[in-house]
Amino acid sequence: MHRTRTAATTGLAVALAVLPLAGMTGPSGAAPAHESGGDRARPTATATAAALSPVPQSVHDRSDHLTVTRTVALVAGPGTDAPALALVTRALKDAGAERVVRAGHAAAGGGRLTVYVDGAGAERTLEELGARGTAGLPAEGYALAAGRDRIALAGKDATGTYYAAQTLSQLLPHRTRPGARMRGTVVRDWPATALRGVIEGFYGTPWSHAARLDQLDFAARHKMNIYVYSPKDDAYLREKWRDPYPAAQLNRIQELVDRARARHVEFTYALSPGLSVCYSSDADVKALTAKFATLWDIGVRTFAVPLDDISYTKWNCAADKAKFGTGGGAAGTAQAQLLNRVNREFIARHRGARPLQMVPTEYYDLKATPYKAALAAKLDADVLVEWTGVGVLAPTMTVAQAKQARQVFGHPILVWDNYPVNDYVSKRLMLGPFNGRAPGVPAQLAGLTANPMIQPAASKLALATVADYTWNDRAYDARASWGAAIEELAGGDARTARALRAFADVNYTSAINPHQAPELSAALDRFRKDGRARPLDAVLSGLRDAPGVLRDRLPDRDFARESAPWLDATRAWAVAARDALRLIVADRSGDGATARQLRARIPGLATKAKSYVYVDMKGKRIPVVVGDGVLDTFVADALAGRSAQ
Ligand code: LOG
Repeated sequence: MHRTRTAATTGLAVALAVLPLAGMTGPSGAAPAHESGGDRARPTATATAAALSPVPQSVHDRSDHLTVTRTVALVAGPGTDAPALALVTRALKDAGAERVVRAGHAAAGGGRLTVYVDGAGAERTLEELGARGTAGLPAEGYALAAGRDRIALAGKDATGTYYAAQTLSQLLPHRTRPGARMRGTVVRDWPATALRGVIEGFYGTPWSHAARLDQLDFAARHKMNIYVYSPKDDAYLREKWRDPYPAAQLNRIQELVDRARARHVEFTYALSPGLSVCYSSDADVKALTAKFATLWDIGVRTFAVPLDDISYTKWNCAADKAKFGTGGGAAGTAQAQLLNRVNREFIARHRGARPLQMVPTEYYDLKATPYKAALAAKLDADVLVEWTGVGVLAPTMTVAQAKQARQVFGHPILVWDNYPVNDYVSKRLMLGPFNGRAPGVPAQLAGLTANPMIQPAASKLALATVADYTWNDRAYDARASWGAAIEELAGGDARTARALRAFADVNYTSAINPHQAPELSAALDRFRKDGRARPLDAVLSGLRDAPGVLRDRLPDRDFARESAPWLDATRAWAVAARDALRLIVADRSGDGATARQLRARIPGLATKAKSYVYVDMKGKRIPVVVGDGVLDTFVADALAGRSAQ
């Protein structure tokens, strides 16, 4: 999906424009791109930067424009990433090019646009356009320059090239005919941390196969590179962890693995044996590695063994008690031994396997304990340890905490961030931005994966902001990123964006966003201060109409479908709140007859607003909440006559 370029989120543009140049230099302290010679890029980062998501580390507009010609020449370096080339070709066609022809040699000119991807041609063109090459960039970094009649994309590695192509597809306009103009731009970009993505790790209805495929596409567009397959309610991952997959299910997983590979996403297979494993059992080590082998055979290269939410004070077999004894230290030792065997007998023996990941049973704090000490001392050093921060739902995360986590667990830390997951509070949608994670945390980590909502499409709003933070935490502005994600999901349509913003505002609150409905609350506060009913009525009318607009116009149909009870509740609460506003006005003007009528009607409207339910996988009906503490309070206050001026 292309980010609209017209509705530039000014907050983001401002944030970037005022970034000190030091924040724009590479980890090696390299100078910003625009300082090198050739055609000088203007060091202004405005509309272009705001149109890009995640926000690049460095982006500068040039003073020129280029034209997307009818025929575009594409010059690729040897062995250039095929998905990147496919993406570049599609983006050019979506920008109005009729033909994209592969050219063997590197001569630009001839009145047509030439696009160089990797190789000597791209490096030379970068230089011609005043940009630096890939030297000095970290893994997955890229350089992109567009100006005159040429574009160059070069990745530090294949994923970097792919990300350059993603950025180009956001920069290019959407047009059906040739002749579109694009502003000259220089981008130099790299991720703030190595692993960025999603862990499908919640309880409740697992995502559908189609939703997972769609999420992999979404992840790639946002430069996220890991998807961990770990739904708690997939029996083959927990209760039946020893059992092989039925062929049909394995085939579906293979489809995910293939899609992930084509999108430069690490499909990570997480098997949780903790409910029944006997740590000292040879047979169980074999069962684990045999299951992993079936996944290896379909292309999985990244594996995890989560040991969260299990008992470590109760063994599953007498042999463990005899071998390890009791207490947290014994549990840490037992887990380390099992994982080391998996690491040595499986991971180390499979070339191309990525480092093993594990979730410790104490994943939620920093207390030095015998369990953590045993894990730190005994678990192989290259195993990544997952950690949710301080608290299962960490309201904030600081650099000091991340450093301490590395120290107390004694291993590289992969954050399992429990946002926007809603399995513990399935009455809520969490549509607020990723928040409370300090700048500088990503650099301390092996990566960060976010545990999403049971609703995959609705999760995209928060996940887009997670992608922004993990790619470029120093430029991250939660509200600006949230606004940009809304624009993107609205497909560039202003009316849809307004409706989505109003809906997300009343579904905002969570452990990391303590205030519900910040924008609606501000409108109510203004009314309480100035007593002007009309502006508030306009806000409430917008809220009442938002669900219908979203149902009609939201490009992602699943978003509206999954959010149905919350959409219904939003409309119903807005209707009740408008009547509450009328009641306040009637009370104020001494219109007793109208006030009596409204007083009789509003309680029924509030009851209706509370009647919408989410039905979980067990058939349990859970009344949903929307704008709680804001809309319901406003209505109750009006009925009680507490809102009079
Ligand atoms: C689970 C997770 C669940 C989440 C939120 C971890 C490591 N494990 O308390 O599966 O989705 O909380 O309810 C968890 O967070 N345990």
